Amino acid sequence: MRRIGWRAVIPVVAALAIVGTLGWAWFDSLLPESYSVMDMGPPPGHGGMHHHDGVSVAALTGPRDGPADVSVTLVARAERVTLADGRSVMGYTLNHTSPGPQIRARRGQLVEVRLVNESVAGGVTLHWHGYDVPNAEDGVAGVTQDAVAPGHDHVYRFVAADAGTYWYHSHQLSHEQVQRGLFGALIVDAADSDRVALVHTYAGRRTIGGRAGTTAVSAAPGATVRVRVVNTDQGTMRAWVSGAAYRIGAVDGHERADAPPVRDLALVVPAGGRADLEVVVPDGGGAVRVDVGAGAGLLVGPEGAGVEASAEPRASVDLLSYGAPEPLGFDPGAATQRFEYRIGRRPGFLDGRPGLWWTVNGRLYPDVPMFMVGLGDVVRMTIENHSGETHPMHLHGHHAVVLSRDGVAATGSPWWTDSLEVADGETYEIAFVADNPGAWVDHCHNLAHAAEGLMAHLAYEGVTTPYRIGGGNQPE
Ligand SMILES: [Cu+2]
Repeated sequence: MRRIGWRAVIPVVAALAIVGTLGWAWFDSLLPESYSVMDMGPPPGHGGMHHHDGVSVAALTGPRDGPADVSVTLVARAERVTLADGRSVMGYTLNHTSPGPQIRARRGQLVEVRLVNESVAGGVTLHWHGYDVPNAEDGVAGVTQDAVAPGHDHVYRFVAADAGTYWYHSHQLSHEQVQRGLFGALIVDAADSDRVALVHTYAGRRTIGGRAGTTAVSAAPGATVRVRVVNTDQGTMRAWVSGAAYRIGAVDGHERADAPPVRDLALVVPAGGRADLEVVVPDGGGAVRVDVGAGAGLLVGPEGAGVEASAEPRASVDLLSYGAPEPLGFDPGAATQRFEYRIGRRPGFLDGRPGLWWTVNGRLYPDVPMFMVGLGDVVRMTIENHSGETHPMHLHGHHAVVLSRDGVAATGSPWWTDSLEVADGETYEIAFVADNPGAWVDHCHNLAHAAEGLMAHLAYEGVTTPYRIGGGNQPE
């Protein structure tokens, strides 16, 4: 028998070790056919305990009884749609249109939306982006409900408790369904003269409400017009104004106190974010132009009036110091929970697929943190991004206020946000009150990134979900 020298064995053992390690990493990354978000990640400081008893999110509904003040039926279909500018694209519609019908309500009204899925094979849901609805109305497939299969329906009911500019979109296979048209505006307490600008890129062309290029908006000289900009795209956009100064009346649905006029500066609107820009039509017969990039813009003024479009300003408004301070209504100094949401990127396996994936606190989905809170907790969260790309971070069910960026404290009017751009290399500290019990997702609103695992959860002690991700439920 020939003897094999030990030197010859070393590379074999090393190769086996590498293959074995990779094989284990691959196997370990495989997701079960379906799973509960309550099983995800180690809750920091809770010794790995998981909670399967308690109040079901299914019980955390809006008012179930009584007539609604605003009642809408939205029928989802997969079909060819003709956009406002005449182009037609294959995609998804609500009541045969994309964007879907605008839902308008007055504060305090009960809103009821019946979602009917006629022909979207993958199933659909509706999520009220930025609107702090009760958990069961939040529309996240596999977390707060099951996706609505073709031939089925689902009723959402919630009180329009907050005024402002919001939007709705499917939260089932959202990276595909939102991009291809399943969304619309939700506007509470708007003036008749307000204009909603839903910015969306269809088949590679940026539009405002489905219209590429310039859209004329009729307004009298001297009139104040509030343009409610909504970024429904996957990436950051910038808005700017030609022909007059503008004021940033609201960000993410929250009014900015004493908003000073802005000139020669653009405003960054993160994916999912909103900004209400107030412009005044000049008295001299000219117009004002609001641009949102890629040639899409609104021309606001009397019929036939024009304005020379200025180039996109290089500098941006810094919301950290914009406007006058106001009381927050709670004390972030009295925090009862502190969380870290550190975003990175590394090679690994995600459900068996090799790739360069996003990490949260160094770990790959689904081994990401479960942020556990109790009702009434004052929460401070540090969001740190060292991943090489920008991420518009979106926490459901809560509005957070920005405390600082890169160690510099906020000094402007309170920067309440639900869609916060965290650029590569930046660190934000935010705070919020845990006042809306449930299981909430906290993810990147570049929805492709969310589908690649940039998704964590905020869950309340004593709340559990009967829904499972997998099978028919694919929230991202
Ligand atoms: Cu991202």
